[in-house]
Amino acid sequence: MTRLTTHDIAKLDSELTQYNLSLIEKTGVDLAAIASFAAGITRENLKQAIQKHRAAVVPITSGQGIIGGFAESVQSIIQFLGCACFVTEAANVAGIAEAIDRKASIIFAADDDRFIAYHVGKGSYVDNGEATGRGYVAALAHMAKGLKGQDVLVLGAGPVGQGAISLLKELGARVKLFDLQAEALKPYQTDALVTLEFSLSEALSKYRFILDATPAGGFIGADDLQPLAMLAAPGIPLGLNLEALAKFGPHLIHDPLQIGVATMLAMIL
Ligand code: 2YC
Repeated sequence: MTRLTTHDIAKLDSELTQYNLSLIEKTGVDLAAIASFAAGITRENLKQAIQKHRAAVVPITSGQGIIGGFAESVQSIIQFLGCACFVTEAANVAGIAEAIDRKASIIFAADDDRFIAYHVGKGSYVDNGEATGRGYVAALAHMAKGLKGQDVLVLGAGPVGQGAISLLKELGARVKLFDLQAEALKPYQTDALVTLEFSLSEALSKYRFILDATPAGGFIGADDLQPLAMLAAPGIPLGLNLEALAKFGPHLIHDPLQIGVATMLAMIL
C-alpha cells in the first residue's frame, strides 16, 4: 500500500467544500451520494444513520510512524459528512481506550499495513482498500451515467482493485483486469465476469472507462487513451503523467483520502 505524505493531504481540510463542488461537476452528485451508492444505501439513510454515531480517529505510531495531518484529515472528511468526530489525544492502545471512554461508536485507525473503521457495537470493521475501490467505481458510474453492460478496465488486483471489481460486478459492468503479477490474477482466472488483459498499452487504448488502482505513477500518457476516456484513479501517486492529466483532468476522479474515508463511514454504519 502506498504511504501518504503530509504534502499529499496538506490543504485537504480547508478545500473540502471546493473538492465536493468539483465532484458534483464531474459526476453530477456529491461525496455523500457517492459513498452511500458504494455502500448500497440511500443518501438519506446515510444522513440519518450518521446522526446516531460518534467517530474517533486514533493516531498510530507503529512502523514509519504518524503522518502529520493524517488523523485530522480523516476527521475533517467525517465531519464534512455531518458525523461527530474527534481525534484522540493519546495514540495506539491508549488512544483506543480513550476513544471508548469518550463513547466513540466507530474507531478509525491506520498503521503502515491496514487502515480500518471499527464498529464498536457490532464488532465488525471495514477496510480502506475495499471501500476505496467501491467508492471510486461509484464515482465512475455516475460520471459515465451508468456502467451496466459497459467494458471497464481495472488496473491492479490488490485490495482497491478487488473492491472495485466487486461493485462493478454488482452493476453489471464487463470487467477487464490487468495486473503485472500473474499471481494477483489467479483468483480471477475462473471468474466468468472478468476478462484478463495481458498488454497494458493495448488495454489502455481499447477501453474508454478505466479504474487505475495501481501504486505506479506517471505511466499513462495522453496518447495511450481514447479521446473520450474517463478515469477513476485512487492510486497514489497518480498513474496519469502531466500531459494526460491536462487532457483528461475534467474526466478524472483522483484524491488522496476523501472518497475512501467517506465510503468507509457509509459501509460501517
Ligand atoms: O498518522 C498515523 O496514524 C499513521 N500511522 C497513518 C499511516 C497511514 C498509512 N497508509 C496510507 O498512507 C494509505 C492511505 C491512502 C490510506 C491507506 N493507505
